[in-house]
Amino acid sequence: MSAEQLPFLVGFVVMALASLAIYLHGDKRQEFRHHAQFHSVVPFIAATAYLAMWLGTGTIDGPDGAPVYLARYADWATTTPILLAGLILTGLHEHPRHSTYILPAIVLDVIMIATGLAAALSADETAKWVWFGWSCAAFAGVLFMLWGPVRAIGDRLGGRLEQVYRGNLVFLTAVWLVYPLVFALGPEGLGVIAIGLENWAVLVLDVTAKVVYGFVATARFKTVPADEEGSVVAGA
Ligand code: RET
Repeated sequence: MSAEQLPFLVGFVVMALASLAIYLHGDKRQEFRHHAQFHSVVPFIAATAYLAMWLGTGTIDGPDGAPVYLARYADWATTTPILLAGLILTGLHEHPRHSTYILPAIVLDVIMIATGLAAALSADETAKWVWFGWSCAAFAGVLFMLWGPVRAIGDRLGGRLEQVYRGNLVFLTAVWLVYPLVFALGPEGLGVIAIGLENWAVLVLDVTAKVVYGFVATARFKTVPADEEGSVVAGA
């Protein structure tokens, strides 16, 4: 096993255990248990991706000879929509009237990941940075929706769920913003950090964005009174 493979084995073990632990730790009340399920399947997907990366399945040579891990993008393309859906449902108090916000946010998010992969696969420098910029534009769209319309509706709905939304929103934004930075500095971008270090950095980010966030979010739900879920106010 090469040194750059070690974080993948660590990732597989941590994600697999975290999936079970978050499920057991989650709020079991009927109103909120889908959040525990969301936060439990996210590390399960990641464990699968880390297993693939450890085994070398779906690892291809990038344009500059550095490996591109297709499993990582498959993981992000499926886990980030689940994390977003959970957060947006919280902001909207799960009210079906507002659920139309979920699809456009997820579309932008999947485009962000797909065009990030396009950037990693581009041999041409111009094409690479155009894809990177387009991915950042999609990311900006996601952040706009979370901090703009969804937060405004949450504000009007108020209550403990709004505080949970705010807390989770700040956490998610802070962690997600580091991903493009690591990408831009890693072998896919400027090549300032080597692949071995990048793989550890992405592992720390993934554990923070999926596991730490999963525990924090599920703990926060336990503080919400059951009758807040599905609440709606006129004009919101
Ligand atoms: C890329 C590269 C191109 C520019 C941008 C990116 C953003 C990636 C993000 C990933 C988040 C992943 C998470 C995974 C864990 O569940 C694709 C790195 C903007 C924000 C949260």
